[in-house]
Amino acid sequence: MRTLTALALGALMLGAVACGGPYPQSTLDPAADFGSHIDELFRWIFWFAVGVFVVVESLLLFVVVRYRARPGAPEPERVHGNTLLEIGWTLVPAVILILIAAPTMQTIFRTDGTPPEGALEVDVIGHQWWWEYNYPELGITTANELHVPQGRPVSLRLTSRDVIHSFWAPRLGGKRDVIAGRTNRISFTADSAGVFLGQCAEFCGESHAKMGLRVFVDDSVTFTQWVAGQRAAPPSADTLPDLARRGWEAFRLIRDPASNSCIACHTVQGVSGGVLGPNLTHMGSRSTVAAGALPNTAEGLARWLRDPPAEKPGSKMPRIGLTEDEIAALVAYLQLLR
Ligand code: HEC
Ligand SMILES: [Cu+2]
Repeated sequence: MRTLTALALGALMLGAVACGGPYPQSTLDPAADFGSHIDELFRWIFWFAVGVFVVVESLLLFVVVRYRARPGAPEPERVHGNTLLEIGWTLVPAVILILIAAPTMQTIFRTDGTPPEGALEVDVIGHQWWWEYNYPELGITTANELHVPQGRPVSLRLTSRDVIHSFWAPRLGGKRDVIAGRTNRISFTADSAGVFLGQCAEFCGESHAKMGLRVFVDDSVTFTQWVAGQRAAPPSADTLPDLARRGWEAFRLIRDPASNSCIACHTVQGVSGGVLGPNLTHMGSRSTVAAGALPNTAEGLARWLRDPPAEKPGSKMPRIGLTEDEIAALVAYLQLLR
């Protein structure tokens, strides 16, 4: 008995520890209307499930104990059919199913992605293994880190350049498949400012687990500043300090093979127009490198440039064989692209 009590207490303690938080990706802690609709529906259904569980398990326990085999007990009486019971256990589940189905349908329609009036449109394009974001209205293209204004509806138009991905920022809303040749939608209005983590939720190849995303919900001042920063032209080459200037040259260098040149795959506004990789015009303003694989620090950038497939298996950015001098110069340049 003592061992059992100790074990039970231990299990309880472990369970309680799991409730400690923080929960950066919990659907149970919504921060937008879409997330709240899902959460409310979940809680509604949860209590029916609890009710069914308690009734079924209590009956089971009662029957097991009360009618267990006892030595010398008489043969139990045989019964056939019970109209009242049968009507009961048909009607009650039917009513429960209706009570679950009605709000489920309602939630499906409420979260179908129809853009609300005045929504900020963002085109989201899934790539192996990063996210591209275009804001047609604002003329901004960025990657992996989505910025949205707090309190204003946002409408994401989701599509893919390659395989099927799925966009999921659990505290805001989703998830929804991201499919080439199709446009799916997610609309939400975020109610609190902050950084919300998310990730690709559909297996999409080797680095699926490293296809993270961050949604920055900015208050109106911060969002306006961010927009202005993203729309500003990058510094011109003649204003760059020495090291960064060498980075700019390394960035523009045509390498052998030419497909290994940064400009073959990346856009920096006014410098190059590659589209196979993320737009780097404002790389320095992001907090992470390669969809959250590394922090956007000098060290993180250098590790990425040294050997991308070592950081993200299968990476579509190859190992280019840069010298350490080139890496230092490129890092200095990229960090100035704020
Ligand atoms: C063959 C195409 C290709 C070439 C060449 C290439 N890249 Fe990339 N690059 C990519 C792709 C694709 C990604 C996204 C990888 C991922 O996150 O999975 C990427 C990611 C990056 C990132 C991270 C971007 C972000 O938003 O986090 C940086 C920085 C970068 N590349 C810099 C460079 C530099 C500097 C060069 C030249 C030395 C270069 N790349 C050459 C395709 C390329
Ligand atoms: Cu994916």
